[in-house]
Amino acid sequence: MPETIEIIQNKTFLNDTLKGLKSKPKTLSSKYFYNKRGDELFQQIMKLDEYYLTDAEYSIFESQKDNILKAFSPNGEDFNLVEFGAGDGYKTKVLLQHFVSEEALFDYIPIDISQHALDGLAQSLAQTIPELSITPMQGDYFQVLDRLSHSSTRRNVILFLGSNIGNFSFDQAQNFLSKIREDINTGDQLLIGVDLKKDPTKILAAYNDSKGVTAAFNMNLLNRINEELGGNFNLEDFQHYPFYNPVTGECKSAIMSLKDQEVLVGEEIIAFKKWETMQTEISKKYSTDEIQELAEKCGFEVRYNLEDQNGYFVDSIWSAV
Ligand code: AVJ
Repeated sequence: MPETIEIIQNKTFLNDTLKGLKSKPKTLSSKYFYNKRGDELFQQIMKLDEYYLTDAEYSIFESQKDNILKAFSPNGEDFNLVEFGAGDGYKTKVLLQHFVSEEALFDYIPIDISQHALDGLAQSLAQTIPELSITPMQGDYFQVLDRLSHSSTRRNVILFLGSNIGNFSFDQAQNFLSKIREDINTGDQLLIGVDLKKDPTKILAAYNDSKGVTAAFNMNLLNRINEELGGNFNLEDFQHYPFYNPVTGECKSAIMSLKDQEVLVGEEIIAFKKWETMQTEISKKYSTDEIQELAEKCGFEVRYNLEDQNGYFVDSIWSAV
């Protein structure tokens, strides 16, 4: 990466971090979880028994791949399959493989901010599904969508998987999905993976696993601040603390200070009280009624709700109205 870009990015990271640490209550942005170490830890999280989300969505795709194809293309029409934040494509491959073997007419268009992630995905797909037509697009979701809707008359089908929508509060999610709706055409579709409200013990265990991987993932933010922003957080003096509110469905991850202390971040000293928290992430859980409400408020109609056999997770297929 050119040095100037790196400096600008660190400047944004520094500004965001200081702004969050001066807010009451203190916050840190979850978008900084994903450096190299953070990516590795997230890969490990997805393999944990307690993190049921990935397996649940995988099993929905395995058992419903044919219905999903029929929903996207009832009469064999061609379509763009656009994916937001594709990652390593572990779950998407189930669908792609099936669609290709059914000779569906589609172009797979993964969108990501990271060119590095896109290159890795394209390379691995070229090996596992060589017949796939893939057009990776680097950039902002909304810009790419807008470009697509104006450059082709094909139906757009958007995949937004893995409960990534849960990183927004309801209002933020409404904002985000309404903006998507503005960029696409009536009849275009959205498949959105949503984690459902369930036994709070089950949810908390997913964010507080027994091996401590999620704790390491959360606390890695402090390592990043230490390494990239000249911070001096002592990780021993902080603790990972997730908590779930069954009323709002918000599972929040926080980092809690275990003593009164002062920490250097950039050029500033930040004071912490014993038991004070920095909120790092929200992972919102929905009821099916809330999903319905969200779809309607954003200009969509719910066509199908595909749940796993445990009723943990739903892939909801929406149509733009
Ligand atoms: C990738 C945002 C869906 O919130 O469940 C996993 C991230 N955080 N364990 C989630 C995460 C802690 C994950 N999302």
